[in-house]
Amino acid sequence: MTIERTERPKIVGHDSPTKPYPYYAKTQVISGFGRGSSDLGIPTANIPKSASQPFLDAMSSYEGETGIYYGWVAVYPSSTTPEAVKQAAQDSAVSCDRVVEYNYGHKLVEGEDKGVVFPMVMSVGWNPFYGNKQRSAEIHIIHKYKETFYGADIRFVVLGYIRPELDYVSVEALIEDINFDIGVALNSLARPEYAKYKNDDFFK
Ligand code: RBF
Ligand code: MG
Repeated sequence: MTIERTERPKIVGHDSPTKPYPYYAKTQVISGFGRGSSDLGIPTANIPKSASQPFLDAMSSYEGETGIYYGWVAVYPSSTTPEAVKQAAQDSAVSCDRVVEYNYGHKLVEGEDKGVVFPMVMSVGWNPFYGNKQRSAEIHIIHKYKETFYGADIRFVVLGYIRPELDYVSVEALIEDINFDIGVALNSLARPEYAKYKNDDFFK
C-alpha cells in the first residue's frame, strides 16, 4: 500500500506577520551533530538552549511544541568571549563529542556574508527521524558560506510557521520536505510585509 502525501501549500501565513511574529533573537552558533552537512547536504547553524527555550515559550500558545519556521538571519564575528560561547554550548540541548573548529565568525567576509541578511528556515524539536533524546534548535541559512562560523554571533527574526516536525521513511523523504520548506520560506518572505524585515535596524 502506498500512502500519498497531501499536497503542501507553497506559501504560508497572512499578508503580514501577526502575533507572535516578528520574534527577534540574538545568540551564538554552537556545534550540532554535523548531520545537516554530512547526511543531508543541508547544513544548519545550531543555537543554544538559552535562546531556543525563550523562543518555544513565546510560541507555546500559538504553534505546537516543535516545528519548522521561516524568517531572516545574519551572522557576525563574535562579540563575546570564547568562554561564554563554550558555556552556552555546554548548557545547550545538543551535546556530542564531535570536535569542530570554532573560528568565532572571524572568517566571515565584509560585503559577502559578514552581517549580510539571508532568508532562513528553522527547525525546533526532537528530530524524530533521528530519534534525538534532547530537543534542538537549528537554522538553515539559504546561502552558500565558504567557511564555517562556529562560535559566531547570530541574529534572526522569525516571521512565520511552516509545519510540525515529522518522522520520515527515508533520509531522501526528509531532504525532499526540507527543500520544499526552503521554497515555502522564499515565497512567503517575498511578500512586501515580510521582505521589509530584511532591512530592519535589528541587523545593523
Ligand atoms: N528532522 C526531523 O526529524 N523531522 C523533520 O520534520 C525535520 N524538518 C526539518 C526542517 C528544516 C527546515 C530543517 C533545517 C531541519 C529539519 N529537520 C527535521 C532536522 C534534521 O533532521 C537536522 O537538520 C539534521 O538531523 C541535522 O541536525
Ligand atoms: Mg547543525
